[in-house]
Amino acid sequence: MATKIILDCDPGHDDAIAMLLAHGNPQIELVAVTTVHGNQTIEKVTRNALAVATVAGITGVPFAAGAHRPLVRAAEVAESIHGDSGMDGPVLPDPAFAPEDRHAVDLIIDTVMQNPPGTITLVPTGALTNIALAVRKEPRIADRVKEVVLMGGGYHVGNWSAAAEFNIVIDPEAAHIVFNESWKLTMVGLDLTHKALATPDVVASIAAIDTAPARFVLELLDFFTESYRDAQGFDYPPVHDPCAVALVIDPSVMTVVRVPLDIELTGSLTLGMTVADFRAEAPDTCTTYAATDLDHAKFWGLITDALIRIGDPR
Ligand SMILES: [Ca+2]
Repeated sequence: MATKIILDCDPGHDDAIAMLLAHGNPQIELVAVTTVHGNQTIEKVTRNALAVATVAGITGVPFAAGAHRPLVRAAEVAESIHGDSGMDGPVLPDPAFAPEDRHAVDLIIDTVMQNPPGTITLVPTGALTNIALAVRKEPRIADRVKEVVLMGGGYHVGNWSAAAEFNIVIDPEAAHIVFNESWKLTMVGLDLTHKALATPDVVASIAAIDTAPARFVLELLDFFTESYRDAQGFDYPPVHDPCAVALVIDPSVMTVVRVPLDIELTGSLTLGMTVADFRAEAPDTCTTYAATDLDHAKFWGLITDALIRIGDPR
């Protein structure tokens, strides 16, 4: 049976690929897409999410816009990586449908509460503002979700500061709420996603598919390659967000270890750091996990397989 996921995202080049992977893989049922401020403003990332759905032929899935800024801090966007639109590169189609009137937080709560316990997996690939608000508004979702598998953080490196990753550091208070909840939470962070590089062989395998969605991904990767080279010094871009979806599809695509994790809220150099305690074996009470190592070929195989299944929907 397919795993039902809510994708909470801020498209975002890599969020777009995460959505395509979730849509194209038969082991995932995408039951809702919610958007959150982050890579760009909530208006831009919501429009981008709808454009991706239009390219991929996603229909019948509710989309809803969420928080327009972090819980406490001023909003910050990642224009140096994602451009002015938040998804620069391809020409974005006009969305084929509109988001719901419902707020993303309510769509998350309603979806979790209306499905049987233990059946909905939350996959956040942006700031954790919506997820934090949802669990504060309806605390019963903490026991009711199957698990949280998020892209964000990292135990050995940051990308928005020396110690912190973008999704976490732009709303560290929200991350603190989400990481300290009682649910099972897996951090697919930079330790893992910096291994998910779109290398030339990967780009060639996507080019060979030769469909409109595959060409859309190539245009996303073209822009992403340049911005990651210019802004972060990478030869090939790390394609973060689909890694979280890949773990839900196939746990054998990466190594995951159980380790206590918490969010730094007061450090002058380390604000937003996801602090991992590797000193000893994790206690039985520990509900947090961190991804450590990736099977690169298997991961990209999932993405090309999803694109082949999606075909040319328009
Ligand atoms: Ca993202």
